[in-house]
This record gives sequence, C-alpha cells and structure tokens, in this order.
Amino acid sequence: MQTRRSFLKNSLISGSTVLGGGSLGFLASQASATPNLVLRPSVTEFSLHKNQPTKNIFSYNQMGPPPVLRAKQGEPFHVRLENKLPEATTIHWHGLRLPNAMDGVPFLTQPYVYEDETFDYVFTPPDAGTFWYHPHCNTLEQMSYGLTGLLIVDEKDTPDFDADISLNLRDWRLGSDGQFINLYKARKSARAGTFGTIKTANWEENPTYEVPSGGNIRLRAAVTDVTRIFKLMTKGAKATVIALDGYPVPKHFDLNHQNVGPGQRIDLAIRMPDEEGQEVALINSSSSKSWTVATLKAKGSSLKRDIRDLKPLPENPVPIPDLENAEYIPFEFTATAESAPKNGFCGTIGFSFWAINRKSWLGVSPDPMEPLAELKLGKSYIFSFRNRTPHTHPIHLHGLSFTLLKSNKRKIDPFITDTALVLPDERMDVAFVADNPGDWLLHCHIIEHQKTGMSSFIRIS
Ligand SMILES: [Cu+2]
Repeated sequence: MQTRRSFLKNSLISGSTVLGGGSLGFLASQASATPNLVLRPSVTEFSLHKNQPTKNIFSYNQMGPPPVLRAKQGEPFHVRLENKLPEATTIHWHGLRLPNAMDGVPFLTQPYVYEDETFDYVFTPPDAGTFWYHPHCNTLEQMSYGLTGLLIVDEKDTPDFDADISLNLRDWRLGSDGQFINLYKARKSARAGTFGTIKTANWEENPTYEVPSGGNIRLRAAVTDVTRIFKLMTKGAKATVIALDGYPVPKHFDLNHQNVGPGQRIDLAIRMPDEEGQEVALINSSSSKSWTVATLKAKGSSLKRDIRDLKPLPENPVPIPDLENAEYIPFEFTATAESAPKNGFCGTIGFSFWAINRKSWLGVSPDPMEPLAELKLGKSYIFSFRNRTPHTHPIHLHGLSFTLLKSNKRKIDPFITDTALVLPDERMDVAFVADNPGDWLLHCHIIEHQKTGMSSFIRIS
C-alpha cells in the first residue's frame, strides 16, 4: 500500500504537481498552463533601518518587500513557487479555505520544494478578505528573515472606498549594525516569545501614505510578526472595524485598543479629515511605550464623503455549524519541560516548552505523530481551547474557519476567524462544520511556541 510518505516521495521524484481532490466546493482548479504570477523566494539585502543595508534578507521579490497579491473571490488563482533559496521551502496561504494539497505544509500536505524546484499552487478562494502567505518550513528562520506577504481576495463587487491601503506589520531582530542577531532566546521562547528590535509596516518604519482628503479609506493590517501581539488604535480620526481576520464583522464597531495577534488581520474604515495635510496615525499600544505604526496623510481638496454611506461588506459563504448535534472536543494548551533532540527537519529548534493535550509536536517531520482528533466530513464540531498557561496564544486552524461561541473570561462576539487569541487561563469554545477533508494543522502562531511543541493536526475524512 502506498503510504502518505511514499506518495509524497514519489510525487517529488516524478516532479509532478500534487493537486487536491477535495469536496463541497474545495475542488482544486485545473492548473492553467500559465500561472497568474510566479513567486521566487531568494536571498537579498534591504535597508530596514537608517539606510543600513541588512544582509541575508529573504524575500519573494529581489528588490524589496514581498508583493501584495490580489485574487478575486470565486475565481481560480494560480501561483507558481520557484524556489531560489539555498534551502527547501513551501507556501502556506493563511486563512484560506482551500484544498488540503494546496495548504503548503511539508510532509503533511506536500513534498519539500528544494532549491530550483517549482510547485504550482492552484485554488479558488471562496471568501473575500485580507489574508497572507508564508513558508511552513524552517518557519522561524524563513519568516524572521522576511518571507511574510499579504494576499487580498477582492469581493465580487468592489466596495465603494476612495483608497485601499494594506499594511504588513512585523518586527526584525537586528543589531546596531543593521544585521540579524539571534532570532530567539530559549528562555523567552518558554514565555511570551522573543521580540524584534526594529518595528516596520511594509518594511518601513512608520511609512506615510497619501490618501484623498475627506475620503473613505479602507485600511487593512495583517500581523505577520512571529511574536508580537499588537493593540491598535488611531489618532487624528476615528476608525471603524469592518472585518477581522478576513471576515466582515456582524456589526461595525469603533476601534478601541483592539488586540491583533500573530496571524490575525483587521480591516478598518477611516473617514479622512477634510483639510489637506492632516494626518491619521495608526498606533500600537501593546507595549509600555506606544508607537506609530503607519500614517495616512490627506491630499487634495475634500471628497466630503460620509462614512455612514459605506455599505457593509458582503458575508462570506462559511457554513453554519449545527450546535445541537455538534461533537465537543477539548484542547488543553499547557507548558511542559522536556529537552528534545534537534532532528533537523523543518527547523526544529531543540527544545520543547509547550504541549497540546499533553503532546509536544516538534514541528513537521517525515513521520508526524497521529492526529490529535479525527473528524467526520460534514459533521459539526465545537473545539474548546483551554489555555492553562500565563501567556496569550493565537491559536490557528488551517483550512477551515470557525465561529467564536463563548469564553469563561469575557463577552465575545460571534466573529468568524481562523486564528483565535486565547488569553491566559481562558477557555474559549469555537464551532465549525468539518467540510474540508484532509490533515489540517492546529497550532499557536507565536512561532517559537509552535516550534517548541504547541502544534498538532486534526484529520477530517
Ligand atoms: Cu503560543
């Protein structure tokens, strides 16, 4: 019998592209001969701070930050990965409900893509919104060195904004000479994670974007950092939250120190001031010293828009779980203390500090352990995320979107998401329909936590 491993190995040897089967609307689109675009990750250099070129930057774009990709809801999207890095990589499409074979997790869903090899990612995004992409191999290094980019899936009918600005929020661990320093400290990995030293939006420190005076602006932010949980607010104009993690919120609300953790996204509507030159600052207040992440500057004579004229974004077609008949599965997120061998596969960093249901999964390996839960295709489930640690964990499920149900610590709204920020000692129940077959990772998106054990996968068949 052909095992998953030999199957992946054979696909690799024959050089064929693994295309997903899927069901219930997750069919992989037929690979068109020419991709919409080609991403070529490679090693480059770039000035992130004070015009000091940082060497050994990884990007999907030789000249600068990874491109903001745009797909259209309900239309086939075809990206070719051409690996120009001197190591293996893959691309994971964070938050997208797509066929399992397109999910970009080495060994679990596809073979490694080695230097000079290619892999075609072909899928049709069912949902519109703000998503992002990154490798799922040697993840701490490859993401820390630069491989995080935004993917925007545009609505079928374009919403009526005067500008659409997106921000890729992330830090870098650079020394005073502008060069990379150690990416993590083990004692920090065992706590909240190791923070960066240089803070950027779109690879710039506090960039300014000119937008029409008096216009209605859509401002999207994705936290692609490996560690930092942002707390966002604006100065200079009020901001309205219109979507979280790609999904339109059921009811708009004013931005007020909103937590946005690694992997999460936020879409804001901002009505710019009428006078040319006036500024609106996006501020992070999660640290003792707050700072401006990015600035919008009014340009031209006022468009005199009214923010109340904006129509709500159309809902995404996520199936509604049957809570009456849903199966309840608890997941305990705990600290653990074990030493672990560095097995070298996909960047295991040699410690295990964390566990899910008392199992530490040290990253992707050729022989992953059994799934933590086996789900029946088409059935509804309630996952109970129980954080038994003194730290906040952004818990990310691949390939599916879930609805927040309740928490033992706070009132939560029924937002739909792929990444839930679970507070210390919080128990958060979420629900979804298991409508997408395959092996799907469930992990903390603080990458040091993921890489030191807070990772696992579920199986839907
Ligand atoms: Cu975590």
